[in-house]
Amino acid sequence: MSTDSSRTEHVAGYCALCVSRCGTIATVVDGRFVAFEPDPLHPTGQAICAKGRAAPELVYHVERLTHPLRRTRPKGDPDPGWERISWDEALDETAAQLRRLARDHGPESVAFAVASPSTSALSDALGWVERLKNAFGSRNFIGAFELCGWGRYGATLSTFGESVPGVYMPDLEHAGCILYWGYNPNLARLTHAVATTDALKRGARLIVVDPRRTGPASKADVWLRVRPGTDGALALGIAGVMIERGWFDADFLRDWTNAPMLVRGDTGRLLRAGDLEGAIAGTDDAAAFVAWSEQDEALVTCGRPAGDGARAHLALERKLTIETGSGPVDCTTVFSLVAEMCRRHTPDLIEEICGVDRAHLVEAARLLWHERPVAYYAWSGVEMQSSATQIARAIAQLYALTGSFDRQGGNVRYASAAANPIEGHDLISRADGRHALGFYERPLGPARFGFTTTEELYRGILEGQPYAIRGLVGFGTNLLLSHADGLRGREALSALEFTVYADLFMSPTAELADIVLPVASAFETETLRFGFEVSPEAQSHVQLRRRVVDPIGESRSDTDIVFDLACRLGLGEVFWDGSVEAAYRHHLAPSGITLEELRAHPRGVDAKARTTYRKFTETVDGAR
Ligand SMILES: Nc1nc2c(c(=O)[nH]1)N[C@H]1C(S)=C(S)[C@@H](COP(=O)(O)OP(=O)(O)OC[C@H]3O[C@@H](n4cnc5c(=O)[nH]c(N)nc54)[C@H](O)[C@@H]3O)O[C@H]1N2
Ligand SMILES: Nc1nc2c(c(=O)[nH]1)N[C@H]1C(S)=C(S)[C@@H](COP(=O)(O)OP(=O)(O)OC[C@H]3O[C@@H](n4cnc5c(=O)[nH]c(N)nc54)[C@H](O)[C@@H]3O)O[C@H]1N2
Ligand code: SF4
Ligand SMILES: [Mo]
Repeated sequence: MSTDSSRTEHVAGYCALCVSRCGTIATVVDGRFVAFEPDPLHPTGQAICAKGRAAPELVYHVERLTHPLRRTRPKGDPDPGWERISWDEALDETAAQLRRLARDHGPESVAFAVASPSTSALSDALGWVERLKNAFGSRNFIGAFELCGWGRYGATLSTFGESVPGVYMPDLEHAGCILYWGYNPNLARLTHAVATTDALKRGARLIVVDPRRTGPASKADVWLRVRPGTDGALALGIAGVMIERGWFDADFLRDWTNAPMLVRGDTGRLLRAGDLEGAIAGTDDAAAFVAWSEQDEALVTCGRPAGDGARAHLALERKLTIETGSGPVDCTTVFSLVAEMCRRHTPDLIEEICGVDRAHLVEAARLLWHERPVAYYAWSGVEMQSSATQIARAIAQLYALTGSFDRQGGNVRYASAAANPIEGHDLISRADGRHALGFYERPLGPARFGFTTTEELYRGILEGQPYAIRGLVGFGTNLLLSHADGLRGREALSALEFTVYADLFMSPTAELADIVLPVASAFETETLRFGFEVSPEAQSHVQLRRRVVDPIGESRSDTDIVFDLACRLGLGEVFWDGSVEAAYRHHLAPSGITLEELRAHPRGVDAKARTTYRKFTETVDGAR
């Protein structure tokens, strides 16, 4: 970067300050970052927000941390007695402390925490921090997942086997009907807000479920002003209207879901061929699921879906008494159970529970069916609920009725450039049976994926349950303000044997650390990014974001800190001996795109990844 005093330079890149990741141009005058504007040539460059425009203020803020610090007075003392130390001292001491904890108490006694990648530039380094956590052997990753990630990424796995709408993003460009549930893209994701405005201009319809009249709600065809927390009932109510009126994709349900399978009334479990008194013609597979053929008026097996019409004759709604090895059992199809539950949530009842006008409810159901394909997104409004899991599943079940899953204009997993995984899930041993703290209470919850809540973290520290946490490695995340129970949090963080925190600023959380590391902002950092999520074109985009200006003071990027610390922990072998450049080359290798090509094209390149639809119909080696 030139600092020639007479020069104005324009640096193409993107803003990393939130999940929108808007394409940008930074203006640098005399080596100083002075202005930040949208780059219309970038797939996400139509607009930027006030936070983005204020980027230079973030870079030059007087309170930025500029060198590593070590505490010299006890935690809880009003004056931490910070002393300036060198990077070598800071990282050597950190590595020594972490190694001691791992040796004496096991690596799971150290937790790793990150600021949300949706609300900060931590997305630049997320995969590398995860790799460090895995290579070190810790089980506990704290990243606000239980606050705003579980519903989209975790709970919907139980319905789709995939994260919808976490990974299967709304195809706003082609949607007939857009459904936003507890989500306000006008504030939370500018790219979705822009794409929604474009979609409405071309005639797409919009349904918003929100207690408040948000920007999108005021533009919606139907605004369902739900009573907070009653969203699960509302989803069942809309589904009830759709089922009652025949507004659902029966072929999709029969061909690709468990809707036609029979369920035992006595155990609530799916009926298996082996449960029957007599055999089903043509099968000796006792584990096979069973359905009722309307064509043959007989029980048949219901094998792997194929979408070839083989299930066309299966009954969707049916009740039967079936002779089993343990006597006659009343059975119903899965869909009958769903339909019954949804019909019980009548428009009258929904009006009472949710405060939603029955005419609005019916209109929403009508739009979802008649204006499909439906693209949906549901976020914090329904994820920060004590019943977030069931709400997410109820909305997912409603969405399944539309048959829009992975169809153009529905929710689609867009293709991105091929890349080597970097998170290092293979580096952590599964054989030792150790898990994240919350696993023992909620084995199907966030802990299954290595995520730890702050409630669990604080209990681990203060009560040693289910095992003791003694160390914390934090990259941003101001736990004491962003998570519940700040007082207990303060008590817990003060009780840790060792904490290192990397941040741009001295937050109340970082203030309880033993060592604090100054982080360079995204504008001072080069980063590699695959995919910009808002459309197939954007998701195929790969970019090496350039530095706008040199790091402030001695600050370093999160990624550089991870690599340097990894080497000092003896993990250099799986961190390319500390070379971030070599790691980027490894990450990029399968894409066929080189760092040189990316450096020559600072706006990024199109990897020409081709998005396909209805991928669930594809077979690989005969299996789906
Ligand atoms: N500018 C900016 N953008 C951000 C962030 C940021 O800090 N600043 N943070 C990022 C992060 S981490 C996240 S998680 C997202 C959050 O993005 P959103 O999920 O859009 O977040 P909110 O605006 O908090 O909540 C969305 C809506 O939920 C509604 N709501 C509240 N209670 C209920 C309820 O019971 N039911 C329903 N149906 N709706 C309800 C609220 O009225 C609100 O309009 O934004 C991301 N983007
Ligand atoms: N009252 C209330 N609480 C909430 C929410 C809410 O809407 N209202 N939203 C919740 C949600 S959805 C979320 S995701 C969480 C978010 O909570 P957190 O993940 O804690 O995020 P922030 O508070 O935005 O940032 C925390 C710290 O990260 C630092 N930081 C910013 N960028 C970087 C970076 O690039 N690297 C490093 N190392 N540090 C950085 C900031 O300086 C700040 O000190 O808050 C949750 N808590
Ligand atoms: S919406 Fe997010 S990514 Fe876009 S300019 Fe604003 S803060 Fe940056
Ligand atoms: Mo979040």
